[in-house]
Amino acid sequence: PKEIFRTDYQPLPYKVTNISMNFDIQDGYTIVTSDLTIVSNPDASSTTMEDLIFDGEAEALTLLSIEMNEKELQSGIDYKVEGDALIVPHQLLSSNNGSMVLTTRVKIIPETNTQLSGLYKSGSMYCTQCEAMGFRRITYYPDRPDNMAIFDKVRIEANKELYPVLLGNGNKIEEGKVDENGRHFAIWSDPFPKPSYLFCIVAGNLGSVSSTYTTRPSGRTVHLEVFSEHENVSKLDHALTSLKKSMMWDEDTFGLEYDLDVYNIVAVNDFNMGAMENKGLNVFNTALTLADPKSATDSDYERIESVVGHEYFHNWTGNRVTCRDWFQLTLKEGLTVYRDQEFSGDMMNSHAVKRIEDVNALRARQFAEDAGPMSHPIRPESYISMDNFYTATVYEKGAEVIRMYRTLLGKDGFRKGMDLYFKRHDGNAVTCDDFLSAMADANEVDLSQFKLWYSTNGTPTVKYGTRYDEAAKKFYLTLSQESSSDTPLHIPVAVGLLDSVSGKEVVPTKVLELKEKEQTFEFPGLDGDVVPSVLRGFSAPVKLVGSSSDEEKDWAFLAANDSDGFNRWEAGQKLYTSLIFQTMKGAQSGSRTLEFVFEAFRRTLDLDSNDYSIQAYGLILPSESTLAEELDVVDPVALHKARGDVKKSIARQFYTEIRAKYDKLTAAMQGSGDGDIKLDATSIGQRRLRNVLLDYLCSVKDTPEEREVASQLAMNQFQASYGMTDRYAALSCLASMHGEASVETRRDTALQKFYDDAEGDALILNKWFTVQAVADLPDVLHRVKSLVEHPDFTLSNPNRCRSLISAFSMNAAHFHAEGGEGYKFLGEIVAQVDKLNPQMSSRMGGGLIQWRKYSEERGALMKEELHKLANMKPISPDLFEVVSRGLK
Ligand code: DPP
Ligand code: ZN
Repeated sequence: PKEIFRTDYQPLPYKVTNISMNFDIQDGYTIVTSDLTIVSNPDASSTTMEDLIFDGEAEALTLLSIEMNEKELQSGIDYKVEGDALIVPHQLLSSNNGSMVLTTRVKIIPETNTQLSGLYKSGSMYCTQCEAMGFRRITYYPDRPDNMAIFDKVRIEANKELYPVLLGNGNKIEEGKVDENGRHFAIWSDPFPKPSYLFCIVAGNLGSVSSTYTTRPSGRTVHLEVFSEHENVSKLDHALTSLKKSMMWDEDTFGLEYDLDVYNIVAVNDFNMGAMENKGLNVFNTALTLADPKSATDSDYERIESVVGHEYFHNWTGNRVTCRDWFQLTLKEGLTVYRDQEFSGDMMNSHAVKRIEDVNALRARQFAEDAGPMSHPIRPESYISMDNFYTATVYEKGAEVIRMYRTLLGKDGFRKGMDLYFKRHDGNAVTCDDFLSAMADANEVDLSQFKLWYSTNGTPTVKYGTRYDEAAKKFYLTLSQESSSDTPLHIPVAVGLLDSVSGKEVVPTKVLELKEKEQTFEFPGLDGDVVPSVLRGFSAPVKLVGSSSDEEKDWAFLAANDSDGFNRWEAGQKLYTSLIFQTMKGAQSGSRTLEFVFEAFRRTLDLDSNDYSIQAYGLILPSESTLAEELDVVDPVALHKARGDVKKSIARQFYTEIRAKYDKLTAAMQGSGDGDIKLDATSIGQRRLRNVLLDYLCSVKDTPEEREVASQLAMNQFQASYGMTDRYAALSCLASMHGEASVETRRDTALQKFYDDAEGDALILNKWFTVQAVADLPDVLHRVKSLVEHPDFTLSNPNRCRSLISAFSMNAAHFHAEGGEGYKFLGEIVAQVDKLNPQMSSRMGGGLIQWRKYSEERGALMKEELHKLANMKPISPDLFEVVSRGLK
């Protein structure tokens, strides 16, 4: 497979300015006709002598005919097909005064397209996925984002009874009957130039909910419609409401308005990603669309809202202004993730809660990626398969980089930069450098050093040291940095100072700009020593290291006093982390750390505010994956045990109080009645807190009596709950119970009931698989293996596959169990999936590449599986890239 490099970019010598297409959907195959208007590209440096090259995946396309200006071309004479390219000699264009219409007719087979890229069939509907390079599986085309063309007419023809709904990008301009054989057609036209990756059509027997939204800047009435298979129509309202909120938010926050008369969303059950922002016709994974309280958790609701926002926000950051080449992916993704994070924070009415969730995710996923063999800058330098670079780094770290602009330039400065960016680049395919220039020019600042964030991989470290000069009444904060960059990065470090006695804030948040290897900042006029609160709100994606002689004391102090919600939470996390690591090393109980942890936990537990989510997050111990990031070599079994032991000792210490609080919340929530599940922040927070408490209570299960109490408690909640949030939380506790027959009967009864009540609902079944895959039972691998044989399991549906296999590979203590059985299991599944869906297999294969993080024995066993995959023939380029990087 060929590696592509960022620095090799060349503009296209020729361009498609306009395209019209016809899709003749027949049972078993589809004929695609494309008319491409082609001109020489004035932007290209060396043009006229280069042949025209059209991308087309040989394996997916059968070329039936090709015409130029309606004259048939001869294979071998007028054109040739070589591998994945259709090549037309440049003379054809020059002999036509630099402009011509090329018509191709190809046959494709959506019915056997298991890669879910290009046109494929999901259940009874046809749909497309073209990002990044799926359009070349539909037709021959310069399939790269810098070819922005007008899709004049896209005609879709199919059987009317089977596929009554025919959708395309833009506006529907015509529809009607074709003949007496029951076929019909629709023609869609999109007035905005777009790259091929934003192309989409859908044909199916779909139900929908609809509404209208009137934009405020210019009063345009937009028809909004969300489609799904008929049986799911009752679960579409939340997505529709989220869409309206997104439209309103983008007008309020960035002055950005929607630009077409229609906005359609289609929910699809077989989908590689979360969702796709095709112009005017988003396609969504059902898991990120369908919601009712009985099947979706609160987190599902929140994710749906944020992803609907994300795809909507792409209309400006991605579609109107797109990427010049795929190396620039973070230009649209980092920016759009930043936008959806801010949107969600506003909708939840708590940016601290949102920040805690986002930083947790960043540390658990992106930090690990950046420390492993797939480490890359947010703007990668090379790829074999672009699909492998839809990563936490490009998305989440990319969003952190955007957030740093906002932190450095302020709210108004950032908005000025955004305005200039759209003013300069609307309708164009541009680069990350263009974005940076717009930010710099709009604010008349020099951001040349900031540029390094685009080319530096790995997580930088920021260290700080402090000194208080009593005589001068000055406090000195020394910051230093380390990263993989040769020269220092430009890092915004938000700092506040608290009086070391009273805990009162004496210096409010100030953004320090760390631009050198080491810098000392002075704070004058301080009457007494202070405790600094550094990197407030996680102002940069770095690891922060203090140098205080008594760090734990400072954390305890900050956990009690910091006015910054994020850092208060963070201080508590540091204390928990410290105790877990000490426990892992076999430290004695009754240590001072334990006292600090108990004190912080008690304070949080005792809080009597309405901010239940903050309270809940303050009580949760750092995840095993976040903890693993702090260790050079991880023993997942020991880590799991240490974290579990700490959880248990907290639970035992506060058992009575936790139980009292749990009961109090239960009583408060009972008023809401069956089915009447409220989704406001307070209700969500109450459920979140209560389920954290349940988890603590259920961790106490060392004796038969304790197991009886714990399983009974979880069972009671399971039986009393109507909504998925509480039901699933209770089931999670039950799923990890074993011992006495009565305990196991409760567990198995609940699992069976959950399965039966699902009545085949795909999303609920996914949860049923997941809850068993992540359970903490000694024979979990054996259980997962039997679930692979379950009639409801299939490797060809990505959601189902993730719900069992990927979930299990996240169950670290069991996946990494000694002997390597977990690795072997994953390796074998990855090999099978690679034959069906390379995007899926390469993602799943990522579970094996972090072998350097583990002991030599574990590492060797993981590598053994990687070698087996590397030697597999054939292997997809996607999986090859991940595996070979993993073995390097
Ligand atoms: N562009 C999509 C998204 O991030 C991913 N395919 O929303
Ligand atoms: Zn996106």
